[in-house]
Amino acid sequence: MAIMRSGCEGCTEITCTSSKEVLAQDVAKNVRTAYDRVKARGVAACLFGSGGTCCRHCNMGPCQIIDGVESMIGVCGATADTVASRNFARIVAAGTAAHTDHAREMVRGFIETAKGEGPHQIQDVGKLLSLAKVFDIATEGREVNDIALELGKKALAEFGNQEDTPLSMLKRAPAKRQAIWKKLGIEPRGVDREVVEMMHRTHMGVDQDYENIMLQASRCALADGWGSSMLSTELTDIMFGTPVPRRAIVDLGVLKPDQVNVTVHGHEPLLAEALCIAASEPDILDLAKKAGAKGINLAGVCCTGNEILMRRGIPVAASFVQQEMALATGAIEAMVVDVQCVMQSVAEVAKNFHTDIITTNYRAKMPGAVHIQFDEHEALNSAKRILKHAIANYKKRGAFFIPEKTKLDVVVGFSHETINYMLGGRFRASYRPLNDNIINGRIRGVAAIVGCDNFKLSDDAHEIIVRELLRNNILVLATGCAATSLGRAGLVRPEAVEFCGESLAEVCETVGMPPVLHMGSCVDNSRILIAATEMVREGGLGDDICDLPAIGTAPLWMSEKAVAIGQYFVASGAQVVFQSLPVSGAKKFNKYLVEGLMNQVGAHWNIAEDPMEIARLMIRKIEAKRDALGINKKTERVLFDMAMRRDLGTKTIGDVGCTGPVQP
Ligand code: SF4
Ligand code: MSK
Repeated sequence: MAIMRSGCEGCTEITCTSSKEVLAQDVAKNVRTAYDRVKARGVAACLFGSGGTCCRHCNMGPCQIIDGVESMIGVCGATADTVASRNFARIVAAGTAAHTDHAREMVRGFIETAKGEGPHQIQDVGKLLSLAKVFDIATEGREVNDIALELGKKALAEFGNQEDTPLSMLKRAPAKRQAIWKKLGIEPRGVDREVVEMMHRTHMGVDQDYENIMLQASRCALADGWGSSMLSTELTDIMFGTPVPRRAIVDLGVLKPDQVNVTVHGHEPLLAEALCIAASEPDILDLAKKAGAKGINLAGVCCTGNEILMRRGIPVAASFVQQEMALATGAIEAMVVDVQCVMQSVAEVAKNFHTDIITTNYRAKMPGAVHIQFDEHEALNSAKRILKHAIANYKKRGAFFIPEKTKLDVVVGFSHETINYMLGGRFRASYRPLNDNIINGRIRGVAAIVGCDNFKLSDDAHEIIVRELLRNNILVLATGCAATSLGRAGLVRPEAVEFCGESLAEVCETVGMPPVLHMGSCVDNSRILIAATEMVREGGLGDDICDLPAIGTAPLWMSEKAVAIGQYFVASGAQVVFQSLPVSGAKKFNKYLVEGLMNQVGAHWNIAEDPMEIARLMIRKIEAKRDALGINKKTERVLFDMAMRRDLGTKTIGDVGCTGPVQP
């Protein structure tokens, strides 16, 4: 039975067993969650806000615009399209800023590590060398840390570049895509500069042309996807290890009754990694035992959770919508938070229990929380201070309830490198088998399910979409809280082949991979850009990302970061489907997003209202790409001779729908 805690009938439904179980307990009776707040608000969303036509960019307003009504344009004359596009572009800028500030911290941490300071070491030398090549760094005969230091400094310079030179990582994209960016004049330069220019151009009285505003929105978003997010993912992998497949568990049942439960919530893995190291130090374990606990149980919430899940197999207790439910168990000694996606309500929920919310980043403080600044210069000591605080709370734990039966197995760790290796093997790592299986139709295409969960659709929306995709033989890539929610549904494990169409199941069983590949946190969506580029490079599926039978969705997006991600996918040539966007109040701009962008970047946004509609739209789009590639045509089976086999690695295959040259 679903728990309805909202006045918005049928849309904010808790179906998740563990959340329902926790909220039904006596221990949680005083806990108010976002579901209750949605209900208590009891008012429909403001039409101007949800339509994107409320402007408060200057003090002549606020102005609420009604499209097509002359008396209802802005005091300055701004139209609905101008206002909605400015608001949309600012969402992209805010999302990019969030990823960028996170990425900058990671690069600074990387530089410290390269200098030999702090508790971490360079783990993935192979990846370091390949990234050094992208940045034109000489590697021959040099010490690993010396190369890393130069890479860190060059990476840091990408944020503040003031020249008109494009970001270094852009050259990793397919050549045709790079040419499109160049022609449109949207190659991002310094990452920070693109955010600043976006804010400037959307200031009162600057850019009044929605198409021109959106060009900068694309440039800003690309600075995120191919700039800051990609840098963060790559340098984090080099420093903490590129993820490899591992089994782990997710859901509220990962909390332990007899251990000090510490949840790590937010986004930056520097803190979480230090906590992982500190939690196994003998002095900290001794302290926990003295307090009567059997040990320290670290568990993740949101994307910090995904980072340590991917690299260390540390369990994830909760996705975004479950952060209050995790506290409602009464079993958490401390929820350690850094930046992004931390609801202010957690401090209120924690008041019902012995739990402390510990903020750790000067950027993100909260009334009612304890602040212990995480100092990356002495990361281990900072982490120990935080854990000692949590241990001291253990004895204060009162009644609690852990839904112990609800912890689901997941297999995670599908970095681009892992996929490459799993498909092609150690000696010929490649995407060839994936492309071949798409070309021969066993896999119809690839869908990325990314982003948050929220309270606008029921919490099984991701599951509904993915089951339909799998049934239709579409391979799924997942990141962020969407991946956690799919893990809860039992879909992120090899056993999920039971939900697949016959041919996808056959491929997954042969390769030994789950049909839903967990690729990491929301920052790690850049891995999907690289995977898409590799599919293009491998050949046979067109010569740009926009040719691939692939599509993305963030059906339950919540954060501005999700819109930045959506925009960088679209500007990279990938179609995306969202459940809603705040642009419906501006007809021309809306049409431009869902159609017009196609003419410029070969992809556009799509809106579909319910999970099944989203899934069916994704399937239709994938089949349309297959038609365009000519791979839906029935072809005679061709037996390859040796010469044709030798050619495989260097050319596309004419008889299976080649649409262009392979990238160098
Ligand atoms: Fe109103 Fe124009 Fe000022 Fe916006 S910029 S608040 S539309 S006067
Ligand atoms: S944490 S941005 S709710 S994915 Fe990355 Fe989850 Fe979305 Fe935050």
